[in-house]
Amino acid sequence: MSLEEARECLVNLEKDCVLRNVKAALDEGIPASKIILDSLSKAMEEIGRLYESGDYFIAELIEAASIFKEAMRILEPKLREEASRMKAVKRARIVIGTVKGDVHDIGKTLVAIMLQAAGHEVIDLGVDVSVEKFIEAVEKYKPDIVGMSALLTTTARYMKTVIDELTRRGLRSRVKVIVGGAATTPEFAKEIGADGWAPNAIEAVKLVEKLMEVQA
Ligand code: B1M
Repeated sequence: MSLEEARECLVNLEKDCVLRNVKAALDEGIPASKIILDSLSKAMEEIGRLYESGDYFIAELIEAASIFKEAMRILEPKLREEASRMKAVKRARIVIGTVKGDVHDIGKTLVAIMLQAAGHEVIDLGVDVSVEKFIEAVEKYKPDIVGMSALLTTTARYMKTVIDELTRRGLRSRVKVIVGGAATTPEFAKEIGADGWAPNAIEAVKLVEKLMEVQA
């Protein structure tokens, strides 16, 4: 089964095998989102565990990220097609970024791609985004939503720094704040005063839709 094989090949860092199975899965009619969530993302979690146990090192994490990104080039057109079927009722303008100190960009970019394909306007600030950059973007673009991603427990706290600064500047009531990434949980999101949390890119699109309904 190509999904399982793609997962296994990514864990073993076998690029050609990953790409071959991703293509095969698409040919079998498996949705791109399912390939990403049920196969490639699962492999990345496993790779994280191998890193933690000392079996893999930074070089392997870098290689895995590079293979994931190459697979994304094959999957992105299909993914956009699928997300466009989740067409937004009310279009939101969203400023998104991975917070300061954190350079993990795969999940954040996936969320940005899906939101855009669902019809929202997305301003992607990239990675290692400081509070100043978030504030500047909120003042400049006047978004409906600010999205923050964090994969490290050490950087997740920075989301609160951004929320507190939005409050201090009188901007908090003008935007909804959503957060996500492996270092966050729904409880954490609530604790830092965010308006929502999503476990993955599909749920992030649904969350934005829900928040925009409330605003309408
Ligand atoms: Co790093 N890393 N890493 N890493 N890395 C993790 C996160 C880690 C869990 C691995 C582990 O030890 N098990 C661990 C963090 C531990 C912790 O803090 N609890 C870790 C560490 C320790 C580190 C370094 C500190 C290692 C070192 O240097 N000693 C270092 C930090 C660098 C830094 O940021 N300052 C580091 C570096 C790297 C690489 C650069 C080598 C590479 C990233 C490359 C890149 O992104 N371009 C990397 C990788 C690849 C990983 C793992 C293996 C995979 C991450 C990934 O891409 N997942 C990761 C293991 C893991 O996550 N379990 C790990 C796939 C992606 C699709 O999932 O990003 O979770 P994810 O996104 C999902 C959801 O979370 C959600 O939707 C996405 C799509 O469905 N989501 C949102 C994400 N953002 C959202 C925002 C939303 C809503 C939903 O709203 C706004």
